[in-house]
Amino acid sequence: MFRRIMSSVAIASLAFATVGVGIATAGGDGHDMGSGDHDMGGGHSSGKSKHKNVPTVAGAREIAIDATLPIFTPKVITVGAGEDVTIVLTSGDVFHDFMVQGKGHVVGAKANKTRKGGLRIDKPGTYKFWCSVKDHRPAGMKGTIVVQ
Ligand SMILES: [Cu+2]
Repeated sequence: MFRRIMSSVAIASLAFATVGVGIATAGGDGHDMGSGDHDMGGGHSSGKSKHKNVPTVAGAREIAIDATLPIFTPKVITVGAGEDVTIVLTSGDVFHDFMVQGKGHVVGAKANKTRKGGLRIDKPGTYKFWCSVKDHRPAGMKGTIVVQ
């Protein structure tokens, strides 16, 4: 049943499919789709190659984030509602990605690399971000985006 729902969403819009995945992996924050759990993930190994970094917008404010186990630095970032920003993710050790609640994959960076991904959230509120690599999120690789 869950797959059927997702496939119809995917047909409707690739963008909505991305949102759906983001919500599904967010888990534990009250969304009913969260119960889909890892069924949607398609395996952790495929996640790296399948996800492309979101294109950036020229002139967008850059927000540098360091990803080094077991944390992101900083853990809280603040953006304006509807503001285009560029997440500049630098890995200090192994591959990490930057997943955003309601958005899904934004950017991933291999060991000791810096990569950029575009992010814009239109609705004010607080949103979770995390790394989807196995065990990284429970280890502490998570944070909050304040949209105001
Ligand atoms: Cu990670």
